[in-house]
Amino acid sequence: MQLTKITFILTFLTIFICTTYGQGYKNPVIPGFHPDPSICKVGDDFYLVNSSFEFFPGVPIFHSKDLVNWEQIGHCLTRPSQVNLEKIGASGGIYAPTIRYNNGIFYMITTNVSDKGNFIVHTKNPAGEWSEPVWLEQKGIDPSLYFEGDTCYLTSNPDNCIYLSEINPITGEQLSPSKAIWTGTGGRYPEGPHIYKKDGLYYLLISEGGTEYGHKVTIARSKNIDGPYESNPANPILTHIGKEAQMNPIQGTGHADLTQANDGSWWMVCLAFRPQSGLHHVLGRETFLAPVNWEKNAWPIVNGNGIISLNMEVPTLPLQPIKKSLSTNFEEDELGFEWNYLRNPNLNNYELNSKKGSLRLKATPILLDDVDSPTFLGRRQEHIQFTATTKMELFNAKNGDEAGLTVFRNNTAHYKILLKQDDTGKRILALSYRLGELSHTISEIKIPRGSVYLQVKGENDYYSFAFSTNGTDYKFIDKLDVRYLSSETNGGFTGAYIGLFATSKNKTTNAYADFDLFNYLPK
Ligand code: 6LW
Repeated sequence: MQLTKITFILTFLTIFICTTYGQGYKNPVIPGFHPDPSICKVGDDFYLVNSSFEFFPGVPIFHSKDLVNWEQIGHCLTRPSQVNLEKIGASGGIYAPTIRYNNGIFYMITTNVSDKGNFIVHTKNPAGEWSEPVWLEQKGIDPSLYFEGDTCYLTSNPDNCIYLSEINPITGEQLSPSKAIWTGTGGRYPEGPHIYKKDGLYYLLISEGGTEYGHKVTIARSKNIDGPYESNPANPILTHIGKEAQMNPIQGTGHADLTQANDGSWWMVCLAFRPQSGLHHVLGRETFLAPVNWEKNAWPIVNGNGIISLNMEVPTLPLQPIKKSLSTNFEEDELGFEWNYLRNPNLNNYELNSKKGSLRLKATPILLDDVDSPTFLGRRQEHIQFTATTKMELFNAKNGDEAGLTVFRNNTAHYKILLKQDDTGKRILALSYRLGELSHTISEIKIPRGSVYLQVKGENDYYSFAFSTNGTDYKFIDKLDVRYLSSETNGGFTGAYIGLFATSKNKTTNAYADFDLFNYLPK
């Protein structure tokens, strides 16, 4: 009897704790190329944005109730009038954004490094359309906003220093001179500034060390918003550069933002990367979550020791898992938010036929190698181990026209498995690459006309490419190293995409490809 009572109480307590405070979560909370996270809370809803560089639409926006499960609800920059990406270089375009909410309005501030610099868009509905941009005078990257009553402050980092000014966030007008407020603790690239007010003090959170292995988050505080700022003696509050995190599968932690949940708990979102195949990171910088202990009048402490892990064994907000489909048969009326174009797309070259369940991509003379807008639709590689498969057929093709599946880092680093046509009208399936100045076709196989399944499998060291004519029996073609698509090899700030494309080496072409499915399965 006694035992039954104890078992009952224990079971009740476990259910109560697990539903009230979810137990543990896995990092990254938003996997794949989702760098420079910024977060804000409205009621019990959290919103998060990421940088997007040369990809369109710009600045993906996510929603969550628990900080762990995130659902993409749209993009902040959906119109070319907001985001000019015409012929911009790889990793140009949209750098780190900040999202803030004040008096019923959401603001997203960011930099188009390939256009006029810092700008703000706003909206009442973050899942809807955002305003046209207003451009700002203050230079530097990683602009952020801090609201106090009706006053709005801007921070950014011209000249390797954090500057502050007062602005009108609706018109963009600068209302006070820019003032230098902190240079950080001596690490290179002081950036990603955000101001918060707690217990009567202004806290200035920044990143230093550059977005590499030496990345770190530091913090300073002041009685006055414009300083002088006193550095936390325990800085950095987050970094994986020390020997304690030497073997950690997460590296390069930095570029953070803080939020407080309704239960009083503090949380940090930050970027980091997961090296694979030695010291290469291929997926880009991803979004991670860490609990923060921030006592009254004290400095914030991130996850106890400034180190985070893949399996976070900490209490969370009550978890509200989200069902996500990573695959499509193109039967929905619109493509999911995970799909991106390169630079400003010509939408006439894309036709979604939801009744037929097919996506038509029309070839143009713009190649994946060009600093331009080839016919390309891709989604981020979010998992080190995955299988992506598409079923496709090529129509109206001449020699020089091609379409298929690409693992795409940028215009000078991509792998392609594709269909093309030779001079005699024979159908060829090919595997080729572009790596820096090297372009090479590894394999050309004559196959019968008709639909073909193209497949790429990602593993720690290699991508393996295969094809099938019946969707069941796959013929392995070859494997290619992941590390040649990494940030260490290519530089830049983006990550790998799995894309569908149609291109032509001819001056004019009527070729097009119909894609009937796209399956993306993590292992
Ligand atoms: C971003 C800067 C950074 O603007 O990388 O990791 C730059 N931090 O803050 C590009 O994402």
